Formats: sequence, C-alpha cells, structure tokens
Amino acid sequence: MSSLTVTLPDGSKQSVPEGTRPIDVAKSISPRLAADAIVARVNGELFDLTRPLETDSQLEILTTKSPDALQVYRHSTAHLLAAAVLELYPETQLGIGPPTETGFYYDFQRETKFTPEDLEKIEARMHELQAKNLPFERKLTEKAAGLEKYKNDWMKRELIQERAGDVFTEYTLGPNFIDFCRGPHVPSTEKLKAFKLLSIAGAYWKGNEKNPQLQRIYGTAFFTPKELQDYLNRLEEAKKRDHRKIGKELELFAVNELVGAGLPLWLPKGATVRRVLEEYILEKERQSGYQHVYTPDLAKVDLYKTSGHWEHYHEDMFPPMDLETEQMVLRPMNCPHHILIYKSKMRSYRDLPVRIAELGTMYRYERSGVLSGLSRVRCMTLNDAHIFCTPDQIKDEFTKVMQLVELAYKDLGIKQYTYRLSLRDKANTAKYVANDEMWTLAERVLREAMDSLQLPYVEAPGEAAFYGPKLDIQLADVMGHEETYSTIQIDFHLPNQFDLGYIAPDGREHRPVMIHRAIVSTMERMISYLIELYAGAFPVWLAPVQAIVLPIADRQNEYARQVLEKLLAAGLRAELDERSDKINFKIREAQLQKIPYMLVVGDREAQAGQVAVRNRKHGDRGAVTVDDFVSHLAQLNSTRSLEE
Ligand code: TSB
Ligand code: ZN
Repeated sequence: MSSLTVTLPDGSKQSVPEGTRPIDVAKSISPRLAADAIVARVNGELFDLTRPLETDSQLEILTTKSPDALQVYRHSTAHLLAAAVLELYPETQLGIGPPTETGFYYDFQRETKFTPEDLEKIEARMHELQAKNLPFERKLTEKAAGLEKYKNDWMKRELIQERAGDVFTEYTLGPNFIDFCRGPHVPSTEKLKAFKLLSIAGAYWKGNEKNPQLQRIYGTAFFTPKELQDYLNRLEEAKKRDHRKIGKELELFAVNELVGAGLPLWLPKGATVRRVLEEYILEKERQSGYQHVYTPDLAKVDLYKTSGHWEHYHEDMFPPMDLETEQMVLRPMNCPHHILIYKSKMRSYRDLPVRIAELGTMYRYERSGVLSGLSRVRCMTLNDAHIFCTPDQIKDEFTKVMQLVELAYKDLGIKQYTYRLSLRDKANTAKYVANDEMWTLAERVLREAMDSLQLPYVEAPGEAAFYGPKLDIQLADVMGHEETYSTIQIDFHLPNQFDLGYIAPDGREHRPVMIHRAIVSTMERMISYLIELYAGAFPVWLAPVQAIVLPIADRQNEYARQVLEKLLAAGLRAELDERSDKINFKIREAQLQKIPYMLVVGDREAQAGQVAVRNRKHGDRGAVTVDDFVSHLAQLNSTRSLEE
C-alpha cells in the first residue's frame, strides 16, 4: 500500500498510509484534538474528518474555535432537522438547508402548514436522533442515476441538473436519511450538542416569487449549551427592544398596507421625537458653518444622467414618471440638487468651504425582502450636507465632520461604534465609476485623515458609493447586527460631471472637491436605533412626553391644569391625565408609556403649590414646588442631559 505525506499547519510532516482519514491524524496528535475536531481543511478545502485522504495533503483540523467549523456544524444540524421532519412527516419534500450567520434553516414543501406545536415535536425528534449517535456518510452518485432516483422530486432534479460534472455527492444520516449535499459534515450526531428551532416562515424556491412557496424552518446551533443559552437570551432581549414592537406600543409610527411597504407614517409621538432630533442637528450644523436649503424631492431624469446615478444607481431608484414631454424621477440622493445650488453663482476660493445642508427626503427602491420598520425604508429623510472645498481643505473638513459625529453621539448617548472604510469592488465595473486615479486619491485622503486622528477602522470592499469611497460609522444592534449610520464620503467625480469651479488666487477656475456627509443618518434609521438603545425610554430631552400630571381625584383637576400650563409655558412637553381612574392605574399607564416624570397631585399638593414627583426609573422623589420642578426639568431639557 502506498503512503501519503500530510503537512500540518506547524509545517511538520507525517507519512501515512493511503486511505488515512483526517480524524486518524487528529487522534495521533492528541485525543483532545480528536474530541474537539469538527471538520478538516485539506489543501484549502473543507473536508470530512472521516473521508479518506487520497493525495499528499496540507491538513488542518478545525475545532470548536473556528468559525468555519461552526458553519459546518450548523449545516449538519440542518440535516438533522430534515431527517426528523421526514420521519414525522414522510410526505414532505426537501428544498435546501444551509447554515446562516446566526444559525441555519431548511426549506420544505408540504401541503399542511407546520405549526409551533410541530416545531416542538420536530425538535424532540431531533434530540432522539442525536442521541443515537448516527454517522454522516458521504456517497457519490452518478448524475443519470440520481435523476432517475429522484424522478418524482422536482427540486432535487433541478439541483442535480445544475451541478457540473457526472457525479454528485449525497450524505446519509443514519440508515433512513439521505440528502443531496456538497458537505462536508461532522462525523456523527454525537458532535451536535446544542441546537434550538426558532420559527417558521414562507420562502420562495430560490428566492424567486414566481416559484412555488415553501415552508422554511429556522433554527440555531452552537458548540455548547451555554453559548446557545446566551444567544437565546440576547434574542429575547432583542425582541423586547425591537423598534417595530415598541413603535406600536408607544404609538411612534405605523405602517399601512394602502400606503405601502417601507413608507412609515410618523404618529404624533414619533413625529415629536423626530422633530427634536431634527432641531438638534440643525442647531449643531448652524453652529458649524452650514447653510440650510430646501430642494424638491424629484427632478428630471436628465439630472441623474448627468450625475451618473442613472448609469450606476438605476436599480435602486423608483421608476420614472412621464410628465407632458418630460420624464421625472423621485430622487434617490440629494447631491445633484445641492450641486446646482453651489453652481447657482460664481464662487471664489474665499467662499470655500461652502457647506450646503438639508434634511433632504429621498426615495430608494429597496427590495421588499430587506425592508424593516424604520431601519430600512423606501422614503427617508437624511441629515445631509455637501461640502464644496479645495483639495487642501479636505482633511480639515473631514476632521470637523468627525467631531460633529462625536458630539452628536455623546448627546444622544451612543457609546459603541466602529469605523469602516468602504471601498469599491474593482471587479464590479457597473456599480462604480471608472477612474482609477480618482479612486486611489480619494482612498488615500480618507486613510490619511483617519491615521492622523489615530482612529482604527476595518476595510469593506464593495461598500463604496458609486462616486467614491466612504468612511462609515457602524452601530450594532443587540444581536450584533451592524448597519451604517454616519457617513463621510470623498467625491472627485460629481464636481467633474457638473463642471464645478471656483476662482483660485491665481485668477483661474479650479475644480472643487465634494464631501458628502450625514451625521445622524436618516431620521428613520437613527430613531429606530434610539428606540432600541433605550427600549423606548428616551432621555428626557428626546422623550415625546416629558412629564404627565396625574390628579388623584377629580377635585384636583383644576389645580392639575395650572401645573400643566406652567410646564407648557416653559416649553416642556407635558400631558394631563384627567380621567376618573384610580391613581395607581394612571401611574401604571404612564410608566408603560415610559414617561420620565409623573407628577401626582392630591389635596395636599394642591394646597401647598406642589407636585409629588415620581420618576420612571427611580420611583418616588418626594414633593417639590411646581416652580422648582419646572426649572429642574427645563434645565435637563435645555442641557440635553442624559440624567433624570
Ligand atoms: C451622505 N449622497 C450621500 C449623502 O450626501 C448618501 O446618500 N449616502 S448614502 O447612500 O450612504 O446614504 C446615507 C445614509 O442613509 C446611510 O449611511 C444610511 O445610514 C442611511 N440609509 C441608506 N439607505 C437607507 C434606508 N433604506 N433606510 C433608512 N436609512 C437609510
Ligand atoms: Zn450626497
């Protein structure tokens, strides 16, 4: 029998008989390694631990420390799910069952709908099968034989037909289950120690709504029960904080079928939070030398042909409208309008930087599948600005924008964020303007600016704007899912497209550079974040209702109204609950509404000109005079304090 050379990651070599399996090598290194092993990597490819080696190999044993191993582990758990489903509901046909970022799913075709009770049954059966320590085994099948074998299974036939080559692989799981699959898998179900089924949803075959709808079962799996429990706890917390749920409970926003998906309606309370945020950022911008403008939400298609949006951003735009002899389109970005404001008069180097800002409403055709509450919408208002400056001014402007971001985050109580340098994908020529020199320069400017601020960043190819690279500021939700909020973008492209100029000290016309920037992102996305960050209990300065007056009995209503008047006169947002309900009931409701201050007034308070203060977090705070309370609250409000 011939032998093979196996090279391990530390460079050491072993000579082993042909047919040796990675698991055998792992055992020869240490029993511990063999026990922790999930899958192997052979010559760069993931490889079953129990599959015989056929050639000389670079071999790596992946254990529970490796993210790639987790993907394999979850994929194997998906097979376990499919095996359990087929045992319980043999009439089911299998779609695909891949791992995901957070777990796995499997798509099934079955007449009857799966119920939550079914999920419990399926999960119990998964545990039974798991305990039998069933092996995963790889099998090679001839394509022709496979098509014959699966002649009644249209999904499998489609998958087999798409596969290149004459043979394909299948994996058995124990004696009764076999599935078309690339693998690899864990050696046996003994490895699958912690999993949970989570939900059922509809999903189209291959994600195409023209195809039949399947039932998708989602689950998650971790290497240890503790990791699984931590994840489930976070999921629970995320559900509690979900801005869509809180948005409904606190009457912040609503969506209506008749208006359409991704087009939220801001209810009075949500609108108040938004207005406060808008006023805040406008004030900070005014103090930082920005000039605010208003521009229309639509323009001629020609504008976007000039800018390049039509060529590179078309797929994200709403389709054009025919109007008399013109074609109009809803704007997907505000930049072209601001450029035309810059261009509306002669500019000299003495005028630069010109900073044109707007709470600009824009429209993007986000696909229905990615829409979510306020965080990803189709109509959004961006705290936008375009800075027109000389090349020498870029760094200084960049730094000032970063300072503004930091100030805003501090005032909003946002503490955790990371920086991302978003670059183009050089291979995707349709999505990015072609001009290597320009991209290189813009990227260098961003890197230098970040380096001189000594800020760390990660790089993300394929995330740039079509006109230039971005420095994005990323915030994560409870589940660790990241989105871009603030963004600073260097653009040498649009100034060319619109032939922008300024008169330089040499008396000649030069080209300005553009910086696109958003500090607090779109009102929609930022408020979705703040709702989740505070679980609806906004800091006083952002709260839709800052204090509510609660008379104990009807006879104090008159006094309560006077208290309300004083609060309103001081510019505070206050309400009065005059209903003839029990005080405890009123307090409970105000607490559920997360109103920072409840001002209870009974006979004693009415006589003394006082209110009994109750705070949503700290409970009873004792009685104070109305004037003292008003000035305390006004102080918290005007200083935008995060205390209460
Ligand atoms: C900063 N032209 C630039 C602008 O001058 C621009 O539009 N940049 S952007 O395309 O990156 O969008 C700015 C920000 O809007 C993003 O960073 C993101 O926080 C927010 N945003 C983008 N799409 C959506 C959406 N569908 N729903 C909610 N917010 C969004
Ligand atoms: Zn822009």
